[in-house]
Amino acid sequence: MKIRIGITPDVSNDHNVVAFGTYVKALECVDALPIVLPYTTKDETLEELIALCDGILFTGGVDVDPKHYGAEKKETCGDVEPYRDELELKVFGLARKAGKPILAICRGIQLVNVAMGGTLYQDLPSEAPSEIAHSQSEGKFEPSHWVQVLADTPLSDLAGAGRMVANSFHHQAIERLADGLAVMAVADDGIVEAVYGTDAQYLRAYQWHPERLVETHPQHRAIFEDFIRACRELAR
Ligand SMILES: [Mn+2]
Repeated sequence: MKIRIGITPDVSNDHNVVAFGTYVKALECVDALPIVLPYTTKDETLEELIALCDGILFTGGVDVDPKHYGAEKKETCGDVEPYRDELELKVFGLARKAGKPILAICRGIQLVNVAMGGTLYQDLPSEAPSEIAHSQSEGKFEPSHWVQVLADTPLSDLAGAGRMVANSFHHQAIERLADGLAVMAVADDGIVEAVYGTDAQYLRAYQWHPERLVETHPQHRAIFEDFIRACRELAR
C-alpha cells in the first residue's frame, strides 16, 4: 500500500477547496498517495481523515492572518483566507496530537511557526530589505538564491552542510521563531529558510518550494523521500 499524505488546500469564502497540482505530482514522484483534505468545522471528520493519512503536507498559498500571532494586519500584508487559516490551524493541532509526520512548504513554514507561537514578517521588502529577491523573477521551476544549510541538522544529514540552491516565492518569513522549532537553513541575508521540530515527532518546514524541484534536483527530491520514509516507519 502506498503511503497516504493529506494535503491542505486553498479554501474559498464559499468553503470550496482547491489543491495545487505540483504537490500532487511531487508526491506521485516519490510513490506516495496524495489525499486532498476538505474544509470542515467538524473535529471528528478531521480526526478520522488524519487517522487515514500517514503524514500531512502543509502547502503554499496566501498570507496567514496576523491576528493569529497577535499583530495588526499591515497594508503590506497580502490576501488572507480566514477559512484556510481555521482549517490548517486545526489540522496542525490534530496531526500533532495524532503523532503524524508533518512536512510544511512556503506558507506552510509560516503557518507552523504561527501555530506553535511564533511571529512573521508581514512583508520582507518593507520590513527586512535585502539584496536577495525572495520573490524571484526566475521561472516557477528554476532555483534563484543560495541557502546555508546548518551543520548537525536533519537537512545537513540529507543534503550535506554548506550551500545549496533554493527557489523563492515569498514576501513573508519567520520573524520570531516559535519554541519547539530550530533553524536548519538560512539565506545569506539571515532570513530563515528551513526549520525542524526539536521533539521526537517528525516536523520539517521549508520556506522554498522543493516540490517544484523534485524532478530536477536530487537534494530537493531527498526532502520528499525523507518525509515519506518517516511516514512509512510509523505506518508499519
Ligand atoms: Mn527565500
